[in-house]
Amino acid sequence: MPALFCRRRLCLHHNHAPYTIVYFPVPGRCETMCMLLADQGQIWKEDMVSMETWLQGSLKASCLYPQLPKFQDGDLVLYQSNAILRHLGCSLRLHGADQREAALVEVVGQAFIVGNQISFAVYNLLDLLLNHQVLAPGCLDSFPLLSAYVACLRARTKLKAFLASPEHVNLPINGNGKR
Ligand SMILES: N[C@@H](CCC(=O)N[C@@H](CS)C(=O)NCC(=O)O)C(=O)O
Repeated sequence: MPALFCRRRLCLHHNHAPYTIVYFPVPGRCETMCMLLADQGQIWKEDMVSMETWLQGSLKASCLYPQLPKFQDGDLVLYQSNAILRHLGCSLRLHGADQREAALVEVVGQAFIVGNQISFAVYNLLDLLLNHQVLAPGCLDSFPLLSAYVACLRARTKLKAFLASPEHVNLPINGNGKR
């Protein structure tokens, strides 16, 4: 059974994945979009860029702004992690049930579920809270609602599998080496 996600360019059977993420070998600014994609049962490919390759300069020079992530959806190439997240939110219908909810999702941006369905903003807040739990273990202990929020989302089948996958577990949050 093919994996739902792929962290390495070595996963040849994902050559036809509709999405490609080009980024460094850390979750960093791609974690939210990866959680969203995994939770929504999407397949994607990741091209991980080593610091050595990046410092050669040609990829950096080719980027719209000289930074990663770079995201490809077919022939659409996007930069800026929040723009990528919104694109996925719109194309996968995670942007609220109607115009009113869509506006509220934009307002909360990084807060709770709006209405009865999950939105892209949910993954943003989850990423923030998960990173806090790594950097300051126990920081949510006095906040039962937030703790329950994290636990509830982490228990979603596809998201749980993604978060537990070795490719994910072994990545440090970012250059600080923590995970
Ligand atoms: N606003 C951008 C920021 C992107 C960014 O800060 N990228 C960093 C890695 S997280 C980067 O490419 N650093 C390498 C460099 O600036 O040379 C986004 O959210 O996508």
